[in-house]
Amino acid sequence: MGKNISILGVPMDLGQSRRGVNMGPDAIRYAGIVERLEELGHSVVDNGNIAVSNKDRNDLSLTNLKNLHAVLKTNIDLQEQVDNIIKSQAFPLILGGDHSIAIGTLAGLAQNYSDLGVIWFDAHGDLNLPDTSPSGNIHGMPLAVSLGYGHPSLVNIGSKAPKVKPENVVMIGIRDLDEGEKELINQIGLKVYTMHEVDKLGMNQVILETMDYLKNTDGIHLSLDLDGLDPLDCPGVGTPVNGGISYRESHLAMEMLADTNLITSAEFVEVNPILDERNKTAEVAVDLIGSLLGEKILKTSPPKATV
Ligand code: Z70
Ligand code: MN
Ligand code: MN
Ligand code: MN
Repeated sequence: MGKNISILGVPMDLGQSRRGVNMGPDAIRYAGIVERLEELGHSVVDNGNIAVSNKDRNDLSLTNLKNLHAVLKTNIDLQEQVDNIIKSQAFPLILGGDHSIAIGTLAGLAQNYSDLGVIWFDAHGDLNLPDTSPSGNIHGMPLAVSLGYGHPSLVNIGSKAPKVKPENVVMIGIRDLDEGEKELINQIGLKVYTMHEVDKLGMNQVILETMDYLKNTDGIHLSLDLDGLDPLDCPGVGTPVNGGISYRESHLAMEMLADTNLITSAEFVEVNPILDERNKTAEVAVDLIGSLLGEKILKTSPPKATV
């Protein structure tokens, strides 16, 4: 059955230091996202891009967090828009932009789900705190912020409460963690499938366990950083890390998530067309979104899966 899908672009590049990721939403459009989803039988509304302030670039006036003003303002707007999309009964599909936009996405979702589940698909933890961040880049902090740890202005977007509980988070594809991030993972007990576990268990088992782990949530958001995939498949990202999830593994993951019909929102972030090869990474994003939203090689009913 077709869904009502509401696309929103967030051309944010202020959460990190490399230019170009602001063009990610349009690169994904040029790779044919609307057409692909319509071919699958969905109704698609493309809301265009939200405004991102470009004024205070390299603003370090408040803290060591780069561009805090502008990142904060955009995420406040994004939170409102995501809330509106959910209240209009549509499936929010958010296109980044750097991963700092997850702060606003999750804040908007949290107004509608009291037990939100989050699948964080990424090479990185994005669990840095202002004190532990080696870079000051806010795209290295959004999962921490959403769990209630970080700069108060970001943590308090939408409401003062954490947007997601630690027991409702699963991280997949992780292979580059800073020391402070490792400490936070241990301190709050996050479920992490690093590449070690992905290789040992296989993606099939990882996704079966993930969905079992998240079974008591009331909605599940997929936050997918394209740098979670291997740079061979996704060269157009700002922070490539070798040894990532393959095109095939990531497709299996999306197809299995589609089969559960339990994913209620998604964001695809960190596509940087300037660093890309002929829009390859944006095309991978479209392929993954297609699979997440029901595309199959052959239309068969999924075999019964057990953990
Ligand atoms: C590093 C930092 C990061 C995404 C890179 C990198 C963080 N841990 N996040 N690319 N999406 O600067 O905090
Ligand atoms: Mn990320
Ligand atoms: Mn990343
Ligand atoms: Mn395909």
